[in-house]
Amino acid sequence: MTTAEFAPVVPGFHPDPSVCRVGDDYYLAHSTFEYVPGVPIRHSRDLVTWTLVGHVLTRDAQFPAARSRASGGIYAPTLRHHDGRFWLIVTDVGDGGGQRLFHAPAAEGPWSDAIVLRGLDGIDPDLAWTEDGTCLVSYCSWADGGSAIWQAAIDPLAGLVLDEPRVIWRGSPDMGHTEGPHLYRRGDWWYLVTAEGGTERGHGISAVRSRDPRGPFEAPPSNPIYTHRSTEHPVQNVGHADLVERVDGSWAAVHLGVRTAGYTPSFHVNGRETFLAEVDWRDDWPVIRPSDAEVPPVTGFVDRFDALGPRWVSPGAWPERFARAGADGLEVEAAEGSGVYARVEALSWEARVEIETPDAVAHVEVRLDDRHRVGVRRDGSRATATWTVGGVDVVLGEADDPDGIVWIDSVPSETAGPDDLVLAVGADRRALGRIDGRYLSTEVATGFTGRVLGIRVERGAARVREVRFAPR
Ligand code: 6LW
Repeated sequence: MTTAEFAPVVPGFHPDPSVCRVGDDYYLAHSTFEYVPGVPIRHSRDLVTWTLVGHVLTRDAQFPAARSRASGGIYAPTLRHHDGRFWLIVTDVGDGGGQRLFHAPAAEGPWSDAIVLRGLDGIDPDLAWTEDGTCLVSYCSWADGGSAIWQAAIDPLAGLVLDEPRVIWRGSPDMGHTEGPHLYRRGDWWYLVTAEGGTERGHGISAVRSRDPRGPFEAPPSNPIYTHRSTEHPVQNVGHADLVERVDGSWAAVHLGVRTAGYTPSFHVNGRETFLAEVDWRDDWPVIRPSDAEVPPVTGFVDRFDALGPRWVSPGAWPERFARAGADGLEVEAAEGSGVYARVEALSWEARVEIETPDAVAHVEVRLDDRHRVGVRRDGSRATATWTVGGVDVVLGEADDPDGIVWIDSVPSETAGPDDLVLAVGADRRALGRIDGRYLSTEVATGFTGRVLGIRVERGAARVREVRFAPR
Protein backbone atom coordinates (compact mmCIF):
# COMPACT_ATOMS: atom_id res chain seq x y z
CA MET A 1 0.00 0.00 0.00
CA THR A 2 1.19 3.53 -0.66
CA THR A 3 -0.31 6.84 0.38
CA ALA A 4 -2.49 9.11 -1.70
CA GLU A 5 0.43 11.53 -2.05
CA PHE A 6 2.12 9.08 -4.40
CA ALA A 7 -0.67 6.78 -5.65
CA PRO A 8 -3.70 8.03 -7.57
CA VAL A 9 -7.09 7.23 -6.04
CA VAL A 10 -8.31 6.90 -9.63
CA PRO A 11 -5.44 5.61 -11.81
CA GLY A 12 -5.28 5.71 -15.57
CA PHE A 13 -6.35 8.59 -17.74
CA HIS A 14 -8.86 10.33 -15.46
CA PRO A 15 -8.07 14.06 -15.75
CA ASP A 16 -9.83 17.19 -14.49
CA PRO A 17 -11.62 15.52 -11.53
CA SER A 18 -14.80 17.12 -10.16
CA VAL A 19 -16.28 15.91 -6.88
CA CYS A 20 -19.48 16.55 -4.93
CA ARG A 21 -20.98 15.16 -1.73
CA VAL A 22 -24.61 14.13 -1.08
CA GLY A 23 -25.01 13.19 2.59
CA ASP A 24 -22.35 10.55 3.26
CA ASP A 25 -21.80 9.77 -0.44
CA TYR A 26 -19.20 11.28 -2.75
CA TYR A 27 -19.42 11.34 -6.53
CA LEU A 28 -16.59 12.01 -9.00
CA ALA A 29 -16.55 12.95 -12.71
CA HIS A 30 -13.70 13.21 -15.22
CA SER A 31 -13.02 14.59 -18.71
CA THR A 32 -12.97 12.06 -21.53
CA PHE A 33 -12.24 13.95 -24.79
CA GLU A 34 -13.03 11.78 -27.84
CA TYR A 35 -13.78 8.59 -25.88
CA VAL A 36 -17.35 7.33 -25.34
CA PRO A 37 -19.28 6.52 -23.31
CA GLY A 38 -18.09 9.80 -21.84
CA VAL A 39 -17.72 11.41 -18.40
CA PRO A 40 -17.59 8.39 -16.05
CA ILE A 41 -19.27 8.83 -12.66
CA ARG A 42 -17.72 7.15 -9.63
CA HIS A 43 -19.02 6.71 -6.08
CA SER A 44 -17.15 6.58 -2.78
CA ARG A 45 -17.80 6.84 0.95
CA ASP A 46 -14.21 7.75 1.85
CA LEU A 47 -12.74 9.65 -1.17
CA VAL A 48 -10.12 6.88 -1.48
CA THR A 49 -11.84 3.81 -2.91
CA TRP A 50 -14.07 4.57 -5.88
CA THR A 51 -16.58 2.47 -7.84
CA LEU A 52 -17.61 3.24 -11.42
CA VAL A 53 -21.40 3.57 -11.40
CA GLY A 54 -22.12 4.86 -14.89
CA HIS A 55 -21.46 7.50 -17.52
CA VAL A 56 -23.15 10.83 -18.22
CA LEU A 57 -22.68 10.71 -22.02
CA THR A 58 -24.22 7.58 -23.52
CA ARG A 59 -25.77 8.75 -26.81
CA ASP A 60 -25.32 11.12 -29.73
CA ALA A 61 -28.16 13.38 -28.56
CA GLN A 62 -25.86 14.32 -25.66
CA PHE A 63 -22.55 14.30 -27.52
CA PRO A 64 -22.06 13.60 -31.26
CA ALA A 65 -18.99 11.43 -30.68
CA ALA A 66 -17.99 10.91 -34.30
CA ARG A 67 -16.91 14.51 -34.78
CA SER A 68 -14.22 14.52 -32.09
CA ARG A 69 -10.54 14.66 -33.00
CA ALA A 70 -7.85 13.15 -30.73
CA SER A 71 -7.91 15.03 -27.41
CA GLY A 72 -10.84 17.09 -28.64
CA GLY A 73 -14.43 16.59 -27.52
CA ILE A 74 -15.18 16.62 -23.82
CA TYR A 75 -12.94 18.81 -21.70
CA ALA A 76 -13.14 19.49 -17.95
CA PRO A 77 -16.55 18.96 -16.30
CA THR A 78 -18.07 20.16 -13.04
CA LEU A 79 -20.37 17.81 -11.10
CA ARG A 80 -22.73 19.30 -8.49
CA HIS A 81 -25.91 18.35 -6.59
CA HIS A 82 -28.59 21.00 -6.03
CA ASP A 83 -32.24 20.86 -5.02
CA GLY A 84 -32.30 17.05 -5.17
CA ARG A 85 -30.82 16.80 -8.66
CA PHE A 86 -27.34 16.07 -10.03
CA TRP A 87 -26.00 18.62 -12.48
CA LEU A 88 -23.02 18.34 -14.81
CA ILE A 89 -21.68 21.11 -17.00
CA VAL A 90 -18.94 20.51 -19.55
CA THR A 91 -17.45 21.84 -22.79
CA ASP A 92 -17.54 19.91 -26.07
CA VAL A 93 -14.71 21.77 -27.81
CA GLY A 94 -15.84 20.33 -31.13
CA ASP A 95 -19.11 22.23 -30.82
CA GLY A 96 -17.81 25.63 -31.87
CA GLY A 97 -18.30 27.28 -28.50
CA GLY A 98 -20.89 27.06 -25.75
CA GLN A 99 -21.29 24.82 -22.77
CA ARG A 100 -23.41 21.71 -22.32
CA LEU A 101 -25.53 21.06 -19.22
CA PHE A 102 -26.93 17.69 -18.14
CA HIS A 103 -29.05 16.72 -15.14
CA ALA A 104 -30.20 13.48 -13.53
CA PRO A 105 -32.24 12.33 -10.51
CA ALA A 106 -29.38 9.99 -9.52
CA ALA A 107 -25.67 9.93 -10.23
CA GLU A 108 -26.16 6.59 -11.94
CA GLY A 109 -28.53 8.36 -14.36
CA PRO A 110 -30.49 8.47 -16.54
CA TRP A 111 -28.86 11.71 -17.59
CA SER A 112 -30.79 14.22 -19.69
CA ASP A 113 -30.12 15.24 -23.27
CA ALA A 114 -27.80 18.22 -23.58
CA ILE A 115 -29.04 21.66 -22.60
CA VAL A 116 -26.77 23.86 -24.73
CA LEU A 117 -25.73 27.26 -23.36
CA ARG A 118 -24.66 29.62 -26.14
CA GLY A 119 -22.60 32.74 -25.66
CA LEU A 120 -20.24 31.42 -22.98
CA ASP A 121 -17.26 30.62 -25.21
CA GLY A 122 -14.49 29.00 -23.23
CA ILE A 123 -13.64 25.85 -21.30
CA ASP A 124 -13.84 24.42 -17.77
CA PRO A 125 -17.30 25.64 -16.77
CA ASP A 126 -18.27 25.56 -13.09
CA LEU A 127 -21.74 25.65 -11.51
CA ALA A 128 -22.52 27.36 -8.19
CA TRP A 129 -25.80 28.47 -6.62
CA THR A 130 -25.99 31.58 -4.43
CA GLU A 131 -28.21 31.92 -1.35
CA ASP A 132 -31.01 33.45 -3.43
CA GLY A 133 -30.96 30.49 -5.82
CA THR A 134 -29.13 32.23 -8.64
CA CYS A 135 -27.07 29.79 -10.70
CA LEU A 136 -23.64 31.15 -11.66
CA VAL A 137 -21.42 29.66 -14.37
CA SER A 138 -17.74 30.56 -14.00
CA TYR A 139 -15.46 29.49 -16.86
CA CYS A 140 -12.08 30.01 -18.48
CA SER A 141 -12.08 32.16 -21.59
CA TRP A 142 -9.63 34.02 -23.81
CA ALA A 143 -12.44 36.28 -25.08
CA ASP A 144 -10.50 39.45 -24.43
CA GLY A 145 -6.92 38.29 -24.83
CA GLY A 146 -5.22 36.19 -22.17
CA SER A 147 -6.90 33.43 -20.18
CA ALA A 148 -9.19 34.74 -17.45
CA ILE A 149 -12.14 33.53 -15.41
CA TRP A 150 -15.46 34.83 -16.69
CA GLN A 151 -18.90 34.49 -15.11
CA ALA A 152 -22.57 34.77 -16.00
CA ALA A 153 -25.88 33.93 -14.33
CA ILE A 154 -27.94 31.27 -16.11
CA ASP A 155 -31.26 29.49 -16.01
CA PRO A 156 -29.92 25.93 -16.10
CA LEU A 157 -33.14 24.15 -17.03
CA ALA A 158 -33.99 26.58 -19.83
CA GLY A 159 -30.35 26.86 -20.94
CA LEU A 160 -30.52 30.65 -20.89
CA VAL A 161 -27.71 33.10 -20.12
CA LEU A 162 -29.35 35.75 -17.93
CA ASP A 163 -26.74 38.50 -17.88
CA GLU A 164 -23.69 39.78 -19.73
CA PRO A 165 -20.62 37.55 -19.14
CA ARG A 166 -17.89 39.45 -17.29
CA VAL A 167 -14.34 38.82 -16.10
CA ILE A 168 -14.21 38.03 -12.38
CA TRP A 169 -10.47 37.22 -12.13
CA ARG A 170 -7.55 37.60 -14.53
CA GLY A 171 -5.29 35.17 -12.71
CA SER A 172 -2.08 35.48 -10.75
CA PRO A 173 0.31 38.06 -12.19
CA ASP A 174 3.15 35.58 -12.69
CA MET A 175 1.17 32.55 -13.90
CA GLY A 176 -0.58 31.93 -17.19
CA HIS A 177 -3.34 29.52 -18.22
CA THR A 178 -5.79 30.43 -15.47
CA GLU A 179 -8.30 27.58 -15.90
CA GLY A 180 -10.48 25.07 -14.11
CA PRO A 181 -12.44 27.49 -11.89
CA HIS A 182 -14.58 26.23 -9.02
CA LEU A 183 -16.57 28.49 -6.67
CA TYR A 184 -17.28 27.51 -3.04
CA ARG A 185 -19.08 29.16 -0.15
CA ARG A 186 -17.44 28.76 3.30
CA GLY A 187 -18.72 30.92 6.14
CA ASP A 188 -18.84 34.56 4.98
CA TRP A 189 -16.43 33.96 2.12
CA TRP A 190 -16.74 32.81 -1.47
CA TYR A 191 -13.57 31.10 -2.76
CA LEU A 192 -12.57 30.83 -6.41
CA VAL A 193 -10.09 27.97 -6.83
CA THR A 194 -8.36 27.64 -10.21
CA ALA A 195 -5.66 25.73 -12.06
CA GLU A 196 -2.77 27.93 -13.21
CA GLY A 197 0.51 27.46 -15.02
CA GLY A 198 -0.75 25.06 -17.69
CA THR A 199 -1.34 21.33 -17.31
CA GLU A 200 2.36 20.49 -17.64
CA ARG A 201 5.27 20.73 -15.18
CA GLY A 202 4.39 24.31 -14.19
CA HIS A 203 0.87 23.41 -13.07
CA GLY A 204 -0.50 24.56 -9.73
CA ILE A 205 -3.65 25.24 -7.71
CA SER A 206 -4.52 28.86 -6.86
CA ALA A 207 -7.24 30.47 -4.75
CA VAL A 208 -8.75 33.92 -4.31
CA ARG A 209 -11.71 35.01 -2.17
CA SER A 210 -14.53 37.57 -1.95
CA ARG A 211 -17.55 38.33 0.20
CA ASP A 212 -19.54 38.27 -3.06
CA PRO A 213 -19.57 35.29 -5.47
CA ARG A 214 -19.42 37.79 -8.31
CA GLY A 215 -16.23 39.37 -6.90
CA PRO A 216 -14.13 41.38 -6.74
CA PHE A 217 -11.75 38.72 -5.49
CA GLU A 218 -8.64 39.25 -3.36
CA ALA A 219 -5.53 37.08 -3.58
CA PRO A 220 -3.80 35.37 -0.62
CA PRO A 221 -0.24 36.26 0.40
CA SER A 222 0.91 34.00 -2.46
CA ASN A 223 -0.43 31.76 -5.18
CA PRO A 224 -0.24 28.91 -6.13
CA ILE A 225 -1.39 27.43 -2.81
CA TYR A 226 -0.31 23.94 -3.97
CA THR A 227 2.10 22.78 -6.68
CA HIS A 228 4.88 20.27 -7.35
CA ARG A 229 6.60 22.48 -9.92
CA SER A 230 10.40 22.71 -9.57
CA THR A 231 10.39 19.81 -7.10
CA GLU A 232 11.79 16.28 -7.30
CA HIS A 233 8.40 14.84 -6.38
CA PRO A 234 7.58 11.75 -8.49
CA VAL A 235 4.06 13.09 -9.07
CA GLN A 236 4.21 16.11 -11.34
CA ASN A 237 1.82 18.45 -13.20
CA VAL A 238 -0.27 18.73 -10.00
CA GLY A 239 -3.22 21.05 -10.51
CA HIS A 240 -6.88 21.32 -11.54
CA ALA A 241 -8.44 20.70 -8.11
CA ASP A 242 -11.99 20.48 -6.84
CA LEU A 243 -12.60 20.88 -3.10
CA VAL A 244 -15.25 19.14 -1.02
CA GLU A 245 -16.39 19.47 2.60
CA ARG A 246 -16.77 16.20 4.47
CA VAL A 247 -19.67 15.46 6.82
CA ASP A 248 -17.36 16.12 9.79
CA GLY A 249 -16.56 19.61 8.51
CA SER A 250 -13.04 18.80 7.33
CA TRP A 251 -12.18 19.55 3.70
CA ALA A 252 -10.39 17.57 1.00
CA ALA A 253 -9.38 18.13 -2.61
CA VAL A 254 -9.16 15.89 -5.65
CA HIS A 255 -6.68 17.06 -8.26
CA LEU A 256 -4.85 15.77 -11.30
CA GLY A 257 -1.23 14.70 -11.42
CA VAL A 258 1.06 12.54 -13.55
CA ARG A 259 3.44 9.75 -12.53
CA THR A 260 6.61 10.38 -14.51
CA ALA A 261 9.43 7.93 -15.25
CA GLY A 262 12.58 7.77 -17.32
CA TYR A 263 15.48 10.14 -17.84
CA THR A 264 14.89 13.86 -18.33
CA PRO A 265 12.46 15.29 -19.39
CA SER A 266 10.82 12.17 -17.91
CA PHE A 267 7.63 10.79 -19.36
CA HIS A 268 4.09 10.04 -18.31
CA VAL A 269 2.24 7.31 -20.21
CA ASN A 270 -1.14 6.80 -18.49
CA GLY A 271 -2.33 10.37 -18.84
CA ARG A 272 -3.27 12.67 -15.96
CA GLU A 273 -4.62 10.68 -13.01
CA THR A 274 -6.69 11.70 -9.98
CA PHE A 275 -5.05 12.23 -6.60
CA LEU A 276 -6.45 13.10 -3.17
CA ALA A 277 -5.15 15.86 -0.85
CA GLU A 278 -6.24 17.37 2.46
CA VAL A 279 -7.34 20.98 2.93
CA ASP A 280 -6.83 22.95 6.14
CA TRP A 281 -8.00 26.53 6.69
CA ARG A 282 -5.74 29.23 8.13
CA ASP A 283 -6.89 32.85 8.41
CA ASP A 284 -9.80 31.81 6.21
CA TRP A 285 -7.47 30.68 3.42
CA PRO A 286 -7.30 27.07 2.12
CA VAL A 287 -4.00 25.32 2.80
CA ILE A 288 -3.63 22.12 0.76
CA ARG A 289 -1.35 19.35 1.98
CA PRO A 290 -0.64 15.77 0.87
CA SER A 291 -2.97 13.05 2.07
CA ASP A 292 -1.54 10.12 4.02
CA ALA A 293 -4.54 7.94 3.23
CA GLU A 294 -3.54 4.41 2.23
CA VAL A 295 -4.48 3.70 -1.39
CA PRO A 296 -5.21 0.08 -2.36
CA PRO A 297 -3.01 -1.26 -5.18
CA VAL A 298 -4.24 -1.32 -8.77
CA THR A 299 -5.99 -4.61 -9.42
CA GLY A 300 -6.10 -6.18 -12.84
CA PHE A 301 -9.06 -7.78 -14.52
CA VAL A 302 -10.12 -10.84 -16.51
CA ASP A 303 -12.94 -10.17 -18.92
CA ARG A 304 -14.68 -12.96 -20.83
CA PHE A 305 -17.39 -10.60 -22.04
CA ASP A 306 -20.64 -12.01 -20.80
CA ALA A 307 -21.40 -8.27 -21.03
CA LEU A 308 -19.63 -5.23 -22.49
CA GLY A 309 -18.74 -3.65 -19.16
CA PRO A 310 -18.27 0.08 -18.44
CA ARG A 311 -14.46 -0.12 -18.49
CA TRP A 312 -14.63 -0.44 -22.31
CA VAL A 313 -14.67 2.84 -24.24
CA SER A 314 -14.13 3.85 -27.87
CA PRO A 315 -12.65 6.91 -29.60
CA GLY A 316 -15.25 8.60 -31.80
CA ALA A 317 -17.78 5.77 -31.98
CA TRP A 318 -20.29 4.18 -29.59
CA PRO A 319 -18.88 0.70 -28.74
CA GLU A 320 -22.27 -1.01 -28.58
CA ARG A 321 -22.72 -0.21 -32.29
CA PHE A 322 -19.85 -2.49 -33.33
CA ALA A 323 -19.11 -4.77 -30.37
CA ARG A 324 -21.50 -7.38 -29.00
CA ALA A 325 -20.88 -9.48 -25.89
CA GLY A 326 -22.24 -12.98 -25.43
CA ALA A 327 -21.55 -16.55 -24.35
CA ASP A 328 -18.79 -16.88 -26.97
CA GLY A 329 -17.00 -13.71 -25.94
CA LEU A 330 -17.00 -10.30 -27.64
CA GLU A 331 -17.68 -10.02 -31.35
CA VAL A 332 -16.00 -6.85 -32.67
CA GLU A 333 -16.61 -5.49 -36.16
CA ALA A 334 -14.75 -2.85 -38.17
CA ALA A 335 -15.82 0.67 -37.11
CA GLU A 336 -14.03 3.36 -39.20
CA GLY A 337 -10.80 2.90 -37.33
CA SER A 338 -12.25 2.82 -33.83
CA GLY A 339 -12.05 -0.05 -31.38
CA VAL A 340 -12.89 -1.03 -27.81
CA TYR A 341 -10.32 -0.10 -25.20
CA ALA A 342 -9.74 -0.08 -21.44
CA ARG A 343 -7.61 2.55 -19.71
CA VAL A 344 -4.17 1.32 -18.65
CA GLU A 345 -4.02 1.91 -14.87
CA ALA A 346 -0.64 0.35 -13.94
CA LEU A 347 2.90 1.46 -14.71
CA SER A 348 4.21 -2.07 -15.26
CA TRP A 349 1.86 -4.80 -16.39
CA GLU A 350 1.12 -7.73 -18.67
CA ALA A 351 -1.85 -8.25 -20.94
CA ARG A 352 -3.02 -11.47 -22.61
CA VAL A 353 -5.75 -11.51 -25.25
CA GLU A 354 -7.40 -14.57 -26.76
CA ILE A 355 -8.73 -13.60 -30.17
CA GLU A 356 -10.07 -15.40 -33.27
CA THR A 357 -9.86 -13.77 -36.68
CA PRO A 358 -10.87 -16.60 -39.07
CA ASP A 359 -11.79 -14.22 -41.88
CA ALA A 360 -10.95 -10.88 -40.35
CA VAL A 361 -8.06 -8.50 -39.80
CA ALA A 362 -7.83 -7.18 -36.25
CA HIS A 363 -5.33 -5.35 -34.01
CA VAL A 364 -4.63 -6.02 -30.34
CA GLU A 365 -2.92 -2.79 -29.32
CA VAL A 366 -1.96 -0.09 -26.85
CA ARG A 367 -2.74 3.39 -28.17
CA LEU A 368 -2.51 7.04 -27.29
CA ASP A 369 -4.02 8.06 -30.62
CA ASP A 370 -4.06 6.88 -34.24
CA ARG A 371 -0.52 8.19 -34.77
CA HIS A 372 0.98 6.62 -31.65
CA ARG A 373 0.14 2.97 -31.02
CA VAL A 374 1.77 -0.47 -30.94
CA GLY A 375 0.28 -3.93 -31.16
CA VAL A 376 -0.19 -7.18 -33.07
CA ARG A 377 -2.18 -7.28 -36.32
CA ARG A 378 -3.84 -10.62 -36.95
CA ASP A 379 -4.90 -11.56 -40.47
CA GLY A 380 -6.32 -15.06 -40.18
CA SER A 381 -3.58 -16.80 -38.16
CA ARG A 382 -0.74 -14.57 -39.41
CA ALA A 383 0.47 -12.26 -36.65
CA THR A 384 2.45 -9.09 -37.40
CA ALA A 385 3.82 -6.82 -34.67
CA THR A 386 3.28 -3.24 -35.82
CA TRP A 387 4.27 0.11 -34.36
CA THR A 388 2.91 3.50 -35.46
CA VAL A 389 4.97 6.46 -34.32
CA GLY A 390 4.27 9.96 -35.57
CA GLY A 391 1.97 8.38 -38.12
CA VAL A 392 4.77 6.19 -39.59
CA ASP A 393 4.02 2.45 -39.58
CA VAL A 394 6.86 0.08 -38.69
CA VAL A 395 6.73 -3.74 -38.88
CA LEU A 396 8.62 -5.20 -35.91
CA GLY A 397 8.24 -8.90 -36.68
CA GLU A 398 5.78 -11.58 -37.74
CA ALA A 399 4.93 -15.24 -37.24
CA ASP A 400 2.16 -17.76 -37.69
CA ASP A 401 0.05 -18.00 -34.56
CA PRO A 402 -2.61 -20.73 -34.72
CA ASP A 403 -3.24 -20.30 -30.96
CA GLY A 404 -4.80 -16.85 -31.29
CA ILE A 405 -3.04 -15.49 -28.19
CA VAL A 406 -1.48 -12.00 -28.09
CA TRP A 407 0.73 -10.80 -25.24
CA ILE A 408 1.65 -7.19 -24.58
CA ASP A 409 3.95 -6.49 -21.62
CA SER A 410 5.10 -3.23 -20.07
CA VAL A 411 8.55 -4.02 -18.68
CA PRO A 412 11.40 -1.92 -17.26
CA SER A 413 13.05 0.23 -19.93
CA GLU A 414 16.46 -0.67 -21.34
CA THR A 415 16.99 2.85 -22.68
CA ALA A 416 16.08 5.25 -19.82
CA GLY A 417 12.49 5.53 -21.05
CA PRO A 418 9.37 5.10 -18.89
CA ASP A 419 9.11 1.43 -19.86
CA ASP A 420 9.51 -0.90 -22.84
CA LEU A 421 6.53 -2.56 -24.52
CA VAL A 422 7.09 -6.17 -25.60
CA LEU A 423 4.83 -7.92 -28.13
CA ALA A 424 4.53 -11.71 -28.30
CA VAL A 425 2.15 -14.34 -29.66
CA GLY A 426 1.09 -17.94 -29.10
CA ALA A 427 0.87 -20.26 -26.14
CA ASP A 428 4.69 -20.31 -26.14
CA ARG A 429 4.81 -16.49 -26.02
CA ARG A 430 7.12 -15.99 -29.02
CA ALA A 431 8.44 -12.41 -28.93
CA LEU A 432 7.81 -10.44 -32.13
CA GLY A 433 9.04 -7.00 -31.14
CA ARG A 434 9.97 -4.51 -28.42
CA ILE A 435 9.71 -0.69 -28.41
CA ASP A 436 10.80 2.12 -26.11
CA GLY A 437 7.67 3.20 -24.22
CA ARG A 438 8.57 6.90 -24.47
CA TYR A 439 7.02 6.81 -27.94
CA LEU A 440 3.68 6.11 -26.26
CA SER A 441 3.95 8.97 -23.76
CA THR A 442 2.23 12.35 -23.73
CA GLU A 443 5.59 14.11 -23.89
CA VAL A 444 6.06 12.60 -27.38
CA ALA A 445 2.47 12.25 -28.66
CA THR A 446 1.03 15.42 -26.99
CA GLY A 447 -2.64 15.50 -26.01
CA PHE A 448 -4.81 15.10 -22.94
CA THR A 449 -5.57 11.37 -22.78
CA GLY A 450 -3.42 8.39 -21.83
CA ARG A 451 -2.65 4.81 -22.84
CA VAL A 452 -5.56 2.48 -23.51
CA LEU A 453 -5.41 -1.26 -24.32
CA GLY A 454 -7.87 -2.92 -26.66
CA ILE A 455 -8.99 -4.39 -29.96
CA ARG A 456 -9.55 -2.61 -33.27
CA VAL A 457 -10.92 -4.45 -36.33
CA GLU A 458 -9.71 -3.49 -39.81
CA ARG A 459 -11.89 -5.90 -41.80
CA GLY A 460 -14.58 -8.45 -40.99
CA ALA A 461 -15.44 -9.47 -37.44
CA ALA A 462 -13.11 -10.76 -34.72
CA ARG A 463 -14.12 -12.78 -31.68
CA VAL A 464 -12.38 -11.90 -28.41
CA ARG A 465 -12.63 -14.79 -25.98
CA GLU A 466 -10.78 -13.20 -23.09
CA VAL A 467 -8.72 -10.17 -22.05
CA ARG A 468 -6.47 -10.45 -19.00
CA PHE A 469 -4.71 -7.40 -17.57
CA ALA A 470 -2.41 -7.80 -14.58
CA PRO A 471 -0.14 -5.23 -12.89
CA ARG A 472 3.36 -6.54 -12.26
C1 6LW B 1 -8.71 21.35 -19.24
C2 6LW B 1 -7.89 22.42 -18.59
C3 6LW B 1 -6.63 21.67 -18.43
O1 6LW B 1 -9.88 21.81 -19.83
O2 6LW B 1 -6.47 20.83 -19.51
O3 6LW B 1 -5.47 20.82 -16.59
C4 6LW B 1 -7.70 20.86 -20.26
N1 6LW B 1 -5.87 21.80 -17.38
O4 6LW B 1 -8.35 22.85 -17.35
C5 6LW B 1 -8.02 19.47 -20.77
O5 6LW B 1 -7.85 18.54 -19.72
